[in-house]
Amino acid sequence: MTDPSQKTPKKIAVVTGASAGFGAATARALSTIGYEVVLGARRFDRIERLATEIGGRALYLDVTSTESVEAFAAEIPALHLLVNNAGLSLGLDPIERANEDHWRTMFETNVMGVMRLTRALLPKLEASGDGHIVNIGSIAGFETYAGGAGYTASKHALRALTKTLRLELIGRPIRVTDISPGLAETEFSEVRFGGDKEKAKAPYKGMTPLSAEDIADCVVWATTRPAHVNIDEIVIRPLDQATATLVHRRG
Ligand code: NDP
Ligand code: 8X3
Repeated sequence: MTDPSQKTPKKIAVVTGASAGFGAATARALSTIGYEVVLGARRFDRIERLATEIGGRALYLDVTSTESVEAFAAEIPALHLLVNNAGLSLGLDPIERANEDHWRTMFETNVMGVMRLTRALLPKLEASGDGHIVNIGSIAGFETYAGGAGYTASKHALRALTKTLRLELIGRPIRVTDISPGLAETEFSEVRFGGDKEKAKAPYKGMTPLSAEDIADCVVWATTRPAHVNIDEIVIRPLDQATATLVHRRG
């Protein structure tokens, strides 16, 4: 006999880069639809605050460190959903003046970081019987623009990783989704320009960018389709943006 007082345990979701932007909005949105969310990021004070607000759990995570990823994964007992969101862009220099540290950090975070989390958590996702990996790509995984090679190369690589994962996981109960946004106003541009707030505002001047909540909506939609439905890719841009370089600006 089942005991009616026993509640079904909540499904667990991991969101990386949950201290800001898309990750924070996604953690909030997933908690609203009933997930217990594990928030990972380096700025622990921020994820701790958000975890308290949404009834989730904050765990320090640096996706560029294998040790950090393994320690993080060891704390997670079971898992249905992994949102690989942590990522960044550094600088806008042409290749002839490429900053190797910037390139290394972008690849370590945007590509190697996703590999590390996926490798560490795949057994738990599979054991759930209904696992889902959502990778936050970018239109920079489809397009290129001058000065953006380090970032666009990393997001093209991430897209290749996501597509390969779908081939390798065929026949196993794990869905794989790529969500690729265009211009969205978060802390992304501030990070790209080393904290220069004026420079960071320029990409959004005279246009209406996407919000973090727009991306969280996509994650919620993709993950709430029936288990036999795999949403391969969502490319989402502001109405004011046709390509990475063609943006309609008013005034
Ligand atoms: P934000 O800068 O607002 O947030 C980035 C998040 O990534 C932060 O929570 C940060 O946490 C985390 N992060 C960065 N490095 C690491 C690391 N080494 N280990 C763990 N977490 C890390 O940017 P967005 O929310 O905009 O970006 C989220 C994702 O969306 C990224 O992958 C980005 O490339 C992608 N994207 C962004 C677009 C945009 O226009 N904003 C468009 C398309 C894609 P902390 O610093 O605390 O560790
Ligand atoms: C961020 C979008 O166009 O700045 O991934 O590269 S873009």
